[in-house]
Amino acid sequence: MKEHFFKKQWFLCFSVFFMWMKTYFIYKLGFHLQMNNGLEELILFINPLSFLIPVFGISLFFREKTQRLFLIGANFILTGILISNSIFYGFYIDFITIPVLFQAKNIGGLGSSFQELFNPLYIVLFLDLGLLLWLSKTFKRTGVKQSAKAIKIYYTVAFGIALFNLALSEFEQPKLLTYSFDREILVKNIGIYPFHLLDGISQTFLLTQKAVADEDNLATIKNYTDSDYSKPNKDMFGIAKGRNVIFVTLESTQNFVIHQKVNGKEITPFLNRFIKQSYYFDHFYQQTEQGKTSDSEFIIANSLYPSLSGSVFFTKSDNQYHSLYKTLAKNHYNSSVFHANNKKFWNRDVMYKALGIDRFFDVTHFKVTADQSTGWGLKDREFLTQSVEMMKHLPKPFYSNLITLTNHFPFQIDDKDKLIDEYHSESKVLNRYVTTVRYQDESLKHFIEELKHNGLYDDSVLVFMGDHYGISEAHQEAVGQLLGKTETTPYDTIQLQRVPLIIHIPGITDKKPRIISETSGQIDVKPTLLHLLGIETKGMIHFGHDLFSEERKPFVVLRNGNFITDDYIYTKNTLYNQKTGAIKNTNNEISYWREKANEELSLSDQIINGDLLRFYQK
Ligand code: GP9
Ligand code: MN
Repeated sequence: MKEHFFKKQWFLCFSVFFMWMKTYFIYKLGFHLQMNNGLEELILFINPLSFLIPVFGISLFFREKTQRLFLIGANFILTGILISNSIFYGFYIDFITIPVLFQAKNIGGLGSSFQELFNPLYIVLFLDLGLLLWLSKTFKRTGVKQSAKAIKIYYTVAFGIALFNLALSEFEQPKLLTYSFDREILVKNIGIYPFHLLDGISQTFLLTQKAVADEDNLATIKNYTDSDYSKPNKDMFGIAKGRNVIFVTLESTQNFVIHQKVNGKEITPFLNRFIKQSYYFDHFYQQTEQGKTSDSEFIIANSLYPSLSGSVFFTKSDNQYHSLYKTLAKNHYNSSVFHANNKKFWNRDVMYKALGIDRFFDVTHFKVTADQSTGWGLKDREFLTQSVEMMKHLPKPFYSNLITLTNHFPFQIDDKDKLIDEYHSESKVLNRYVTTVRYQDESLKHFIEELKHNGLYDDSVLVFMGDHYGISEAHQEAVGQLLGKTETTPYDTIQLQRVPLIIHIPGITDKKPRIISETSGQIDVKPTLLHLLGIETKGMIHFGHDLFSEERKPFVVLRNGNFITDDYIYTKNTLYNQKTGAIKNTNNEISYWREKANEELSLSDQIINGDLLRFYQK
């Protein structure tokens, strides 16, 4: 039958083969998938077949002409999916999900860097299509219809391969679908196309969550958060009572730049000094996902995990939230955000209302001139100076979040603003990054002077926090070089997710600065700040812990299910020693944390997808 089948269905067989090879080619060259062993390699190699054979097989039911059209069309669409994912991956080290498509106008970094990300090799991916078209023209159709028996055998083979694939995956990654927070694990096992199908199904399912949710769902979650509560440290509770809070979100600022030199010069001379008069958290991890800055804002405001797909700012802006801002309002604070960008970016204008933010000073509130602009807009120094001018007039006490912008990909600034030379490495992105971080650092120095000058410094708490990574995993080798490392591993990828958190309380932290090295994350900021301001968080439904509490167990969950404790880093199915990066062999001792990580993520998802906080009036 085989020979006979091939003779009749050579066009189908070629189509499957070409698409299989192309998919594998992109797996290997377009994505940086971490392969731990030969079995994972084998799964990756065969997984495209589990999808392509049955889907392309649909063409067996058509007449030959339609069949060829179908196969060529499918090849074209799947090639488009591969290329789009590969370009997206080049920037975000992630795969496209449906919500991301709906916030396409926000895939900001991509627009300005398309040239950098587009690889001429993509053209090669269309060669087979040309060949198929030529073959289709040259070799006339035979007009023979495929027998039902042959189709049956074909689908039995397809089913067998898919089953084999799943069995290997289940062996390699038990409970694959339970631990489905990690997109890379999914793609490695079931393949890129089923991943998109699954994403589509789960997005549809999530839409129904709100309608079926009720109060009982929340009760279980509240039990969890209540029993997980860490009571404040007596000596710290209320030390900043009544002060203004000036929270500066530092765009793309990672912790590795702190105390780091390039060509003998510090990248952040100001912050390095400022840290010596502050509480500085040097093991503080960012927990954002596809929503980047908006995710970091979401986490700080709610102490909930962001969504696995897309930005909550877009997908769940009609939910009810018990945000930090709402709690502050009850405590007579006035809240505002300063950000010199269009108010619609990340759907901020809508989401800020849901979060209860009193005022949003968007780009229209700033004087933006061409010589004071770069890359994404108004330069940080000017932005911060103008913000101080506006903050001066706010009713006190106030909580203001200032979101910087100059240190944003593609990290370009005018030569006159370059206070240090670019770095020299293979990565042009990293080379430029150090100059924009240096510029931001200088702007912050100036900002503090302005605050002092305008009488806003003494009565305030200043918080500086990096929002998410700026240098993606794709440039990790170059970062390793900068840090003097000979090689980098997935352990380093996680350690590079650290962003600076600096809390500066004039009159207090300058007298008794501290470096706090316990593992902490963005989710912990809300209870930490509220307790410093003397506002209790007992009974609140959120997942963070006061970082000064003596009861807190250091533990941070990343959105993809990876986690970090003071002893371990768990990523890519591997357990590392947090301090040394050495691989640990036993996974047993971490099963408690692994379960807890998954439980927290899924409880947080239930809150967001079911809009559960609407059932709890506090
Ligand atoms: C856009 C700014 C940058 O307003 O916050 O967003 P990002 O691309 O970093 O998410
Ligand atoms: Mn950002």
